[in-house]
Amino acid sequence: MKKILTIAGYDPSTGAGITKDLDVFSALGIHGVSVPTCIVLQGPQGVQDVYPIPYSQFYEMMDMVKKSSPVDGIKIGVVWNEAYVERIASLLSGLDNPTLVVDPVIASKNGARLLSDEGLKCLIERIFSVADVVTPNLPEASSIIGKEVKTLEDMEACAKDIFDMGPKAVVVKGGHLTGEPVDLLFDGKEFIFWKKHRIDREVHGTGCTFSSLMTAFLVHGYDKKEAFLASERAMEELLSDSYRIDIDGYFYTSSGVLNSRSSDRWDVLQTMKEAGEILYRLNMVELIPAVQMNIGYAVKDARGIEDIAAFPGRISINNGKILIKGEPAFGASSHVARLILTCMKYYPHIRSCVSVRYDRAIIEKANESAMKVLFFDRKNEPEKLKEAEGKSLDYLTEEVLKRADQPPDIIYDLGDVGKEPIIRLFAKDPLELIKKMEMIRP
Ligand code: PXL
Repeated sequence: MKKILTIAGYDPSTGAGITKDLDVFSALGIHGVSVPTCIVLQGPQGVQDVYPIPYSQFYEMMDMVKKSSPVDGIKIGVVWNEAYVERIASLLSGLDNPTLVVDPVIASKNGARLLSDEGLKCLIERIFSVADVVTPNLPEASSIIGKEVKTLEDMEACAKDIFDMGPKAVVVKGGHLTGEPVDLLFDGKEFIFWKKHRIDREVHGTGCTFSSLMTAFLVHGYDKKEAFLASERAMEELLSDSYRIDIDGYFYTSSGVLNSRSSDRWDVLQTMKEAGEILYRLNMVELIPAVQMNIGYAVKDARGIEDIAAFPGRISINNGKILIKGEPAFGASSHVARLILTCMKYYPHIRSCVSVRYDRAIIEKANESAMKVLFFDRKNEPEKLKEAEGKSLDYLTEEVLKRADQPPDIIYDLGDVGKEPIIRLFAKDPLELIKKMEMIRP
């Protein structure tokens, strides 16, 4: 289990700070540990008071971290003043470069100061240079560079200025822009932009949630761009499901929704990677058709091909060895994805499919293994669908599924003029699919 340490403020209302960070980590399958810098006394209507954790206690807690087994990542939020920052810098100097994300929180929404001027100066000088990503919003970005950041052009210039302070990447969050908000990532080479829709609700803790997501995705092995995009996507889901816990207070988010959506996508990719490794080991080259092979795996509530992971560029043979050309990705195949989408209309739990070479011996083996084998004849394609790429296959697949009385293991056809005969294997996930491939191997 991966482990992330959050060093931040304690928000008893579970909207921001440590309580929120741990909520995000747990939703993304990471064990969170924490060291509070202060208690930020607040309810759904904002901060009432701030009580720093006595420095000696903070010091001791940091010592405990030092003595514990190493963490994979650290997220820094509210750090109060320069003494706390110095203590964090000394901890970092003894660690073996864990992933580090710094959210330079300066004040709460209703204006309570959470970091002194000296503390910010110290954070920039001592921590920025070892950070992987720094994630300011516009007011924070303005304080960091000492110049107002108001427009998208200001944000770009500011990202470069902050990058020059030492972090490996900068995310500037443009929620305070007038008009439609845009966030950007700058990694020293290129800018990546994420346009958002303004929502008419005040959601508490979005900065903490975003930086926790970034840390979690980086720790899971995403590169900075992927982590940025995955965090933005997750934020959209969280914001659209945000709710009030007090009649006229801020809105809150619960990372539970990530369990069922983003983490489902994550699980799908992990399973596909595992499947890729097994396929490589088993080297079932005799199952690869002339048009090459692909495997697809859909998320639970798949609606389009972007919800189905596959191997980019398909799977082929090189010198007698199976050749997988890239890491599995969502939207990487339209062909196998459409077959899965069609099958899921009838059997939502059958979320994986692979296209393999036709051989009569394979069909015989499948029948011997009591697999459910379905067949369609390409000659039955309606003329008008023949032109539309993939449409006739959708139609023919649907026709056989309509008449089937149980989920298929195989749907095959014998080809047509210029069309290779193909066997399509179906299963609930790619690991079960590989077991079926082994069973029918000629
Ligand atoms: O959103 C900034 C923030 C961060 N961390 C804690 C907070 C707040 C705002 O209230 O309480 C602990």
